[in-house]
Amino acid sequence: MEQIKKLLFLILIFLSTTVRADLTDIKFGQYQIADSQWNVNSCLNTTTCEIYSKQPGTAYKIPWTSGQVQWASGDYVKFELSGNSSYPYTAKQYDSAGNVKSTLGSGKIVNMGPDYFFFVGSDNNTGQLFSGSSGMSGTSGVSWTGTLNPTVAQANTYADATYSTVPLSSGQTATVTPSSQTSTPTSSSGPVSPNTNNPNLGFESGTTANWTISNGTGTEKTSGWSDNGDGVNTSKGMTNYQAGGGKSWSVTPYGTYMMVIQAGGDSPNFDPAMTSLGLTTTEITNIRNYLTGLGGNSSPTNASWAKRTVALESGKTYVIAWQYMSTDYTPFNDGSIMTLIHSSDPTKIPVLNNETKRYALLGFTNPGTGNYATDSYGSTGWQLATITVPVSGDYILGFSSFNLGDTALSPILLVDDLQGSTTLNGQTFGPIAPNAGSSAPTTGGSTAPACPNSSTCSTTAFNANTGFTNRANVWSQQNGNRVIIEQIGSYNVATVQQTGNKNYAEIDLTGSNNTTTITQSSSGATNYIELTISGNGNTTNLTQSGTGGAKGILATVNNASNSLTVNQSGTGNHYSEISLSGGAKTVDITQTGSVGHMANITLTGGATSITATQTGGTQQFYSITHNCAQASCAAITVTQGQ
Ligand SMILES: [Ca+2]
Ligand SMILES: [Ca+2]
Repeated sequence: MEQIKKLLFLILIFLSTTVRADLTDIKFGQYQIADSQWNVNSCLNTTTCEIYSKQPGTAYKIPWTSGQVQWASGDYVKFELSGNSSYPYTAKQYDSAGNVKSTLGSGKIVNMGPDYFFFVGSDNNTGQLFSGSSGMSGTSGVSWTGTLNPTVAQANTYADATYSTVPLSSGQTATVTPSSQTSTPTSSSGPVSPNTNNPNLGFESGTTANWTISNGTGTEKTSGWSDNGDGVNTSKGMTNYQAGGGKSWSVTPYGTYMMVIQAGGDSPNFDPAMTSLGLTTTEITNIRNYLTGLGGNSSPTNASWAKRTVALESGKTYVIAWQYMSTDYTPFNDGSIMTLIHSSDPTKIPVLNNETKRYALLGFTNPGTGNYATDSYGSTGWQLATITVPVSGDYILGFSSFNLGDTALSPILLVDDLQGSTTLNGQTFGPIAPNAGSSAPTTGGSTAPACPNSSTCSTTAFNANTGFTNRANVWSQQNGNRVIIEQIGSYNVATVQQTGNKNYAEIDLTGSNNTTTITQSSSGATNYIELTISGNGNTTNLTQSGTGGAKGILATVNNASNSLTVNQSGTGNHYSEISLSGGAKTVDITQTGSVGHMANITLTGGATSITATQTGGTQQFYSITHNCAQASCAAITVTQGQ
């Protein structure tokens, strides 16, 4: 007996010193999983996967319409091999005692590094960030360079090298890993706001405290938006401001306040303004030469500015949000600038909007000028300027907006920690693309090319989700608000409003000239609409809003002269699958919010007017199959922005 005990002891010693962990041995705590906004192209097609922002502790089952994972203390997620080579892993949730609590579903790892990997569900849609080495905290993005579509063996190598053997709580990093008892992984990081170490970059105090300003009150501007500025202020937003061109702008900040810079009042002249921000005479001359080289009466005149000291670290990419709004019209150019000057060493040159220079020419009015150009009475939308610095230390961050040629019709520069929202004539207005040849980043503001008639087009490979209908069935078996309307006849008006927890509306309409309005506004749970219309001249408005949860619409509209408006907003992923046949259709689809958007639209029959706008998210896919039977078919316009 003693011999057996000794043998057992030796076996245990042997096991404990040679154990290596496979990925399927790793237990992921709640905060090792995050719902996230991701750069689809970088994560699927390059070895460097970029996550723009994350929500640690929020995980979805697969597909996401099945809802979020519910957590209790001590719960963790573990993978097991599914046996399916396309989706090799099945994720299951366990309670602290090791009992299976729920199944998240199956999927694959698309990009894996020493700290993080990205897991995409078998619906090819539900994507989530995992960390093997840290309990995530904060919403800042991360990025890593790893392996695309790792094999099971490669995944095991990563897990064994650096992943924690025990579930980690928020803010905790791996200290014990299977093969190396001393591994201390360092976390990589993606673009971050410099806000953390530098208070009042977001102006949430309602003032420009910590900033030095050229002129103005530095306090809240509550009204009086005009083309004549009064220096530097803060603002809670702009509502229906019209400088001209039939354009009505509304802008909200990120959080409660943003900074407003507009020349006017006792603004200084351009050269002393630039000197105040720290630029040298040579740099100012270079800017002047660039602008006057564009022709016309383009010498900078008066300028308002704001600056403050910020502590920045090398090796990090920072982003700060800005928006330039023109109150002038071509050819009367105006402009704006960002500056970043090392506090003591002028040889330390930062990289601003991907250019190694101590200034970046941000938004301008005349096409082709600076990084981004708005044209008459236009706006850049909320952009993100990117900043990296060669050495850690204090830098003077500056912003200015200025007139050219004259001092009339002064442009407005808005600055905030991160992006707020913008609408033009009531429609969401995403950030515009940079000028051709500019190194400035595309803040998701590209306008996708018009989809030609009688064709199929898509932003990326996209599978129509055949399981969508089945998901509705799954949903309907669960608790929640459920409305079913079957209507036959004409000139009916049906209005459905659903709030509260989990909404499902099923509308089956046969007849003509009916008006149907469905509004779902549940937060944190699924909003789902399934609609079938057969008949002519019907008007249908579908709106889904609310914080969190998932929003899905399956709409089939047959016959002619039908109008369908879909609006999905708020956080929580958005999915629309729309099929239309018959002639003279008008379809307007808007998906907004800082989440993923997918729209799958199938059209047959005659003339169609389609406007599809996707803004705010980073996962933006559309697929349009358009079989147009008439030469008069309108082109389809899809706009995507973040
Ligand atoms: Ca703010
Ligand atoms: Ca002007």
